Amino acid sequence: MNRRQLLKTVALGSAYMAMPKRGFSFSNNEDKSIVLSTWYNQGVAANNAAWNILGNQGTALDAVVEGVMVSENDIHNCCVGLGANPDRDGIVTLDASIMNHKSECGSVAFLEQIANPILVARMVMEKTPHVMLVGEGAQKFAVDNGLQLMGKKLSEDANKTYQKWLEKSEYKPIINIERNEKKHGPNPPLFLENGDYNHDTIGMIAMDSMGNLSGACTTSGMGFKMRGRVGDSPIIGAGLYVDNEIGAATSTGNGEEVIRVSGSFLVVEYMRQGYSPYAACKKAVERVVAKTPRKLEEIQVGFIAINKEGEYGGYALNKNFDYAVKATEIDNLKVDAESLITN
Ligand code: SD4
Repeated sequence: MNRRQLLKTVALGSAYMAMPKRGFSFSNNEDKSIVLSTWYNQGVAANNAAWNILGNQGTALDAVVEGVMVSENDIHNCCVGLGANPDRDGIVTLDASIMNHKSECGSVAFLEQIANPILVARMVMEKTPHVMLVGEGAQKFAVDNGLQLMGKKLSEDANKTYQKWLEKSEYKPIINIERNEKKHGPNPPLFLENGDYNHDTIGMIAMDSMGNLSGACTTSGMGFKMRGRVGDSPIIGAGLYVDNEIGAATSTGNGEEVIRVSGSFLVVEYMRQGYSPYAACKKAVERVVAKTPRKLEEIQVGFIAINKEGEYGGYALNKNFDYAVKATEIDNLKVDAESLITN
């Protein structure tokens, strides 16, 4: 941190100094570019791809698309793209959304056999008068626009996990199981050998050197969900929201809980009221807690956010949510988000 940045940080108050990794302000007057991704283990590679664009004065929109496609193309990712866990009928269905600095947005849901749903979401935004396409219609639109149908075959990892899941066929996602260090070691793979599964959507938000914001979110949703289930990720305002005057936010976790409170929109609205990204995420998690009918220890919700000043932050309901931050002077910082429940 250089002197100017330090002064800005001090000026923002001691709360930031006490929690430097959880929402401090860095100000780089020459270049405000920054990118954040949910879940550190996949976020680093995704951020690096986004940075190839941001670092060369590209747009935040191009950056988030390139970034999240790294996860979509990773055949070993349990929870994003066609290599991911299927629904309970053994079919992978994908959700994605995108939003830019002009409040233009697009999304797809319940999309099958298309490798990069984020490209389809972007085309919905740029080529149609609509915001959201689902199922067969979304797939036809993708094919009509040159994308290939990839078939229904599950990846080796997903097939193994699915066969294991079929033994009991119970829909019981256990929060953050991938990050149970005691059980799986310090760097758990996304697919777990023993058939455990959970969730790991990538939500990415970025600001470019022009100071413009964009975001993208892409997922296979909750593993072994009911056929036809759609989560928060493709719902503008739930899984993703961008207001170029204020900031951007995205979410991960049990989508039903995020939809219930219009989570990402809520985070941006709290920032509009003057809350820091960290405090806005925390308040949105508190809203989830106030409204959910479910047991808090059975669900997870994590938000990340950036504002127009280049401040960032995140917060989760339960522990073990982390995210990756990359900026000119921050090389993929792993931030272990604070959580409301700490045990
Ligand atoms: C969903 N929010 O479909 C997604 C799942 C997720 O990390 O975030 N996984 O509900």
